[in-house]
Amino acid sequence: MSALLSRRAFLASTAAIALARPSFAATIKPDAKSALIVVDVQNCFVDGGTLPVKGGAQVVPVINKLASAFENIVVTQDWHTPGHASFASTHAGKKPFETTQMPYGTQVLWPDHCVQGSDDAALLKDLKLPTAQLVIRKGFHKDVDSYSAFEEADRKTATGLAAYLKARGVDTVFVTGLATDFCVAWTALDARKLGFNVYVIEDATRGIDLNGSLAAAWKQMTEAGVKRIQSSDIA
Ligand code: VGL
Ligand code: ZN
Repeated sequence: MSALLSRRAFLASTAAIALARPSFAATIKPDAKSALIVVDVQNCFVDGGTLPVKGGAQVVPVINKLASAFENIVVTQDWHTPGHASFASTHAGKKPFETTQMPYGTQVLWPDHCVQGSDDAALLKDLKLPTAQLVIRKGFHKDVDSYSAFEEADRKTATGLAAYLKARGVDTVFVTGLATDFCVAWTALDARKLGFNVYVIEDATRGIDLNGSLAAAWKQMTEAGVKRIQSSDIA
């Protein structure tokens, strides 16, 4: 009995400590080896766009503010061909948000979105990143999707971003943008796989949440060692 009581007391005391402390006690200060990755903050993914993410435009002021803390900023754009393989309209009898089998695995089918050169594919005009140095456009191979900024969905074709970051001595990435459970998560997971320290800044992202995909993405990211933080954690 005393063992049970002391275990209870122990649990109560650790709970009190957990409550008294923020999860990241120290603020995080990005340095010269850190890069901010701003994923797909494009017209297609906000209200009025072809694949709107709820509250998508709300990430803009958060990201604009974060930008001043970073020497290195990389921006990505989803950049599909007309008739892209990830579009439901490309597959007879398929509707958006259904899936199909591709040679590289299961593919979610989306409404036509982010077609190369369209206004829909442009970055949000309120996104102010004057110091950003690189824009990676992805998903431009007609038959292969690319959620990740690092590697296409065939899991073979590199975008070049890892080599770019490594050549510049970057070892830590902070991922923001749209959508948390697709392009942000795949980018963060690949960054871990490639050996980077990875933070996802939650309030600088918004999710699509298709059949529980948002919770699943956070679980997968956390298990892979991705750190989930808030913009207020950044110094
Ligand atoms: C995305 C679905 C399709 C994203 C891109 O940016 O998260 N999601 N294409
Ligand atoms: Zn896409």
